[in-house]
Amino acid sequence: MKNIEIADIFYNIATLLEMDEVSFRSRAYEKAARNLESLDEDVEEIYARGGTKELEKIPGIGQGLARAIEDYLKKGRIKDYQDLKKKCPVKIEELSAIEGLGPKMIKTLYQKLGIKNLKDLAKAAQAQKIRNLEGFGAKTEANILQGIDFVKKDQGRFLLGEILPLVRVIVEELGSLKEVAKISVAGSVRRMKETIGDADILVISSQPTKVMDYFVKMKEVQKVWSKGETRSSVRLSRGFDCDLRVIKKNSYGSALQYFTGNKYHNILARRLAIKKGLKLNEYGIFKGQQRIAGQTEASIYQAIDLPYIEPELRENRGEIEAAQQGQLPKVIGYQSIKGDCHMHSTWSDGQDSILAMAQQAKRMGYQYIVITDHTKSLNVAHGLDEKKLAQQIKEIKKINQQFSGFQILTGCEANILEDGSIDIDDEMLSQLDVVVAGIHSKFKMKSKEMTQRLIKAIENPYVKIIAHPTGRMLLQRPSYQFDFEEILAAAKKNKVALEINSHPSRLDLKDVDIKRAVEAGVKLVISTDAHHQTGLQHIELGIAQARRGWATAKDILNTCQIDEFMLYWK
Ligand code: DGT
Ligand code: CA
Ligand code: CA
Repeated sequence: MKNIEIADIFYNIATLLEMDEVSFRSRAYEKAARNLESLDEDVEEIYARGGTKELEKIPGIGQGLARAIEDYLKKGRIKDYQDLKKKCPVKIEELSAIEGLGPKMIKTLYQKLGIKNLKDLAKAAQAQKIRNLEGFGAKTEANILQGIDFVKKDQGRFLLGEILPLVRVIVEELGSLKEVAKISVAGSVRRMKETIGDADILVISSQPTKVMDYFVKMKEVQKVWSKGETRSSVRLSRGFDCDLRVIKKNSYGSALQYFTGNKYHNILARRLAIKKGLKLNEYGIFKGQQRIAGQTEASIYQAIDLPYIEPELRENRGEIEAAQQGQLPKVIGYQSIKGDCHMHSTWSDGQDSILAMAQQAKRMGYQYIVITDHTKSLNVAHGLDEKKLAQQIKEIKKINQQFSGFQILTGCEANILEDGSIDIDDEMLSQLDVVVAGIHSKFKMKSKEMTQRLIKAIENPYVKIIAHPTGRMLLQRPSYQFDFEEILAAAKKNKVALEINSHPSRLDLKDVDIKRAVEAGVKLVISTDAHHQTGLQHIELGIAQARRGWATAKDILNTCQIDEFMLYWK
């Protein structure tokens, strides 16, 4: 799929345009990029069907952008982009990944100091050259250095939510070959870790050469690192790598167990084998020379006296001990969610109407959703004030009449202000079914103040859910500072649920925090924070994190039917 490649270029064009303050064109490119990213169909197929006329049917794509896409599909480049890059030849993706570094700042850094990439930026900041630029200062310089550290830590890693669709395309296509008897992803993708280094795919085949020939020529492959009978390694789009291994049928289970990892989980499993006088490796489990198991993963675990352990739990966080004691949690299933409690509509910064979001949710088999548009202090997102919220309640009442067996609940995603108060008055909050509150400003408070701020919000009698509780943005910025234990205690006492936000860049709470919340008896919800219909599909990512955090269905409020769900707060 070229969709992502083109979206990436459009994002870069948007940033480059913003440097020159052509803001309406910049926004058009950004919107188009977002739409391309969330498009299910391949742009190449759309173009093949009816040229630029057909491309123009994609929301947000006009004549000019359709021609840009055509340009890319035909020549592998976009003229506007080339021209813009000539004017400002910087590595946009690298620099704009730094939290707080906007397009105008990037332009100044290039013009005044010749900074083109992350390396240049780090050098200039360390040499204290940035603080003297107009509009920067020592504090900004320190923030830049911090941002570089954070980004570097995760360099070469990718968001699970971004690469999962790509990996699935590959798995599906390879899996349909007649030479492939069986196929599975392994590694961190199978464990559903929130960021991924590379994808590991295993197949059973009696004709490895044919499979490898096909694999390295797939259209998603940009570069071939190595090609062999049992292992090939390639680069896919965005600098993301993928390994393919061909495995013999009788050792498929042991290979899958080995290559799923993680490494530390495997070390413990191997120790258990040794204790029993066995040898465990990727080829099987052996007693002397004799293979006693290997074809299935379950047989491997069984041979070392363990029940099957779900891949999401294999992180060396006590799962082996729990398994030995028969204490493994029955983690929440991927089909258990009955309603999504956090989404936006065109009333604030969403791209789809309330009705469209509801219809999509109903198609997904949900019984309810909560519409939680932004509120007034978030100007950038066209936040709603009390009057608009009252109108929205009326509108939702009307829309609900069209549905049976499905209900839209009213709500909002209110802002937790600096002092912990909510930016909507209590009178209005009391009329909403589900008030979600989150922090969207002033992330850099001291831990003690931030803890107080969150506790005050939790103590508001109308707040039912805290959105993205730690504020982290994967690969972009760390969470804000606060005392998580105190928040857990306050949440429990006030019957406030903590959100597991399923957005690919958030996945907040993260797995280890989910585990702590579960242990503390704090209820959770899994929501998507969707800004368009396709965003609702991200629920899978949130569920995966809940599984990684040992959560069962009863820890997650929105696995309940609507009545029971609402009853929790009564
Ligand atoms: P990633 O790619 O960084 O997101 O993480 P993984 O877990 O996919 O790691 P990767 O791709 O290096 O290796 C895949 C699996 O193969 C890993 O989870 C466990 C296994 N593995 C790789 N190297 C070793 C090793 O040196 N020792 C052991 N025991 N297992 C290994
Ligand atoms: Ca991997
Ligand atoms: Ca690998």
